[in-house]
Amino acid sequence: MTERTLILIKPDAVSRGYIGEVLGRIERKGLTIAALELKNVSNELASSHYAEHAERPFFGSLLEFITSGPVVAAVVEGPRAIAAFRQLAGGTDPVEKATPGTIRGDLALETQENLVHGSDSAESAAREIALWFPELSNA
Ligand code: IDP
Repeated sequence: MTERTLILIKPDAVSRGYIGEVLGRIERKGLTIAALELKNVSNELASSHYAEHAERPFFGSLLEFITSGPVVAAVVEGPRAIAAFRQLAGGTDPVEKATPGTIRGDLALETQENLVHGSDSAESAAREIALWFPELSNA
């Protein structure tokens, strides 16, 4: 069963030169890149994307981070794409949770600056794809 997930290559990964590294890992896993865009993120888009974290103490800092430079947004497709990309990314905290071999486990140190985002469920994927690629969800 083919699934779609929304992934972000966050500003820290873009500025550190990891666009190719992340896309390469996605492709080597066997997933397909169905849409891809380098994008500056408005405050409005960032707040909608992270709406579930609005009450968290780190919300302001998270918005500042995600709008601090361009991100690469992509729709990634394949069998169990949502779980498959979460596996590639590793846990949220790159040191305590992400294991070596994952994007975060290999390349990141900070929980906020953890390089990538991937939708965490089918519902989030549908919502996030509609938010980042409205032209796709109407198709
Ligand atoms: P996820 O990206 O692994 O799904 P979430 O819990 O949904 O993790 O958190 C969204 C993003 O918010 C994380 O990727 C990270 O950038 C940031 N974040 C999460 N928890 C913290 C924290 O405790 N301090 C700072 N930033 C955090």
